[in-house]
Amino acid sequence: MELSVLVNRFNVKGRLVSLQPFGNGNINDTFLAIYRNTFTETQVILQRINRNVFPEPEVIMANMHEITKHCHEKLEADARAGTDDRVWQMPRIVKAKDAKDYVVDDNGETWRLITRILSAHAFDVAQSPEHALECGAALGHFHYLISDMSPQAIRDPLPGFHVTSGYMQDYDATLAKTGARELLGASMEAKRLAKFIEERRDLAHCLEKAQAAGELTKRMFHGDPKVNNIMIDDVTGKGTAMIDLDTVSPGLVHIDFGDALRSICNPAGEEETNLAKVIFDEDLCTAFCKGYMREAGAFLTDADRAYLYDSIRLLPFELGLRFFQDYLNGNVYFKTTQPEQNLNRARVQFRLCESIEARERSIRHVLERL
Ligand code: GN1
Ligand code: MG
Repeated sequence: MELSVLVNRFNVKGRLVSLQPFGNGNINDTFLAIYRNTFTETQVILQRINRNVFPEPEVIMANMHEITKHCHEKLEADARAGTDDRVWQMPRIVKAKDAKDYVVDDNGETWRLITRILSAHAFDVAQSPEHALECGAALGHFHYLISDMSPQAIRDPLPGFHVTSGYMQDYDATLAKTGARELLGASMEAKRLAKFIEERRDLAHCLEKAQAAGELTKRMFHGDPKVNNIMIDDVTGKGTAMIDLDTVSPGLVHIDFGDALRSICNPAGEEETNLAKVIFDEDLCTAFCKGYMREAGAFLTDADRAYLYDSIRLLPFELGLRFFQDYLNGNVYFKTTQPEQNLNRARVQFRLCESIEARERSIRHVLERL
């Protein structure tokens, strides 16, 4: 089906004047649609939900319905109370003409339309400590927003997501395949990464052990709070919204904390090929933590705080493991434009992990003073 025909199955007023690919997501296909009428312009985001990653797209949409309903009510109540010096926003689902939250096309693909947060942008890398601080504030405020949602309202969007020990098992299963062994045999760099993983097998379990011991408990989390999922207001420079709500579900807030930092404190970005440029930037880390604590510090327990460093070290390891496993498995999960891309993405995350390990003392020092 033509994209323009598909988008017309949603309920948007005006004439469609532009429909273009948009953003840099690794999972879903995203387009920006612009509609105009005599007086105004409407910008909306059209997305095809990746069925390979999310086998039940209707679960994703039912969750999104619950999350946006909960947060919009809370945001509006807070805005009426007028306690903040900024506007916090969240995208809204645009319904289809048949009043559903999504459209299924002739190939069985699920599409959704959501509003675009206007006069705001997300960046692929942190721009400055001020930007990092606003990313921290946006994630902290998002945790506050979803903190009182009932976990029962949400169905697990992606079973096993952020269970590092599960990714370790997937990796071991992949290593047993001939194709993976051939790729490993052919590349010194791949062998080096495999060794890197072997030396850190224990790390995979650190948060899971703390959870099993009752030290850490699940709350609601975002699941994918990387820097380009955090919208910054063009006018004020302040954080204004968290986007990409597909993985919001019960989980450890530590995962979000570590995932945001692995993305924000790596100014070289996830696709850098010169590893010398990949360094964990402590100034950005300090700024992010300040912003995060301002919004969410009140609900962190001492035990929560004790595991913040582990989460910062774990998340680049986990993502590197996921990229590397996907490389060895034939690049079936993350979108790629060339065959070595996931290998290089893994190199970047593992280098970041090493950079964090080398700075352990001073990172812990920053965390202790929060
Ligand atoms: C994926 O779709 P996107 O690009 O926001 C992935 C995240 C990774 C990220 C790395 C559902 O997110 O877990 O951290 O790529 N999302 C899923 O860039 O696997
Ligand atoms: Mg995502």
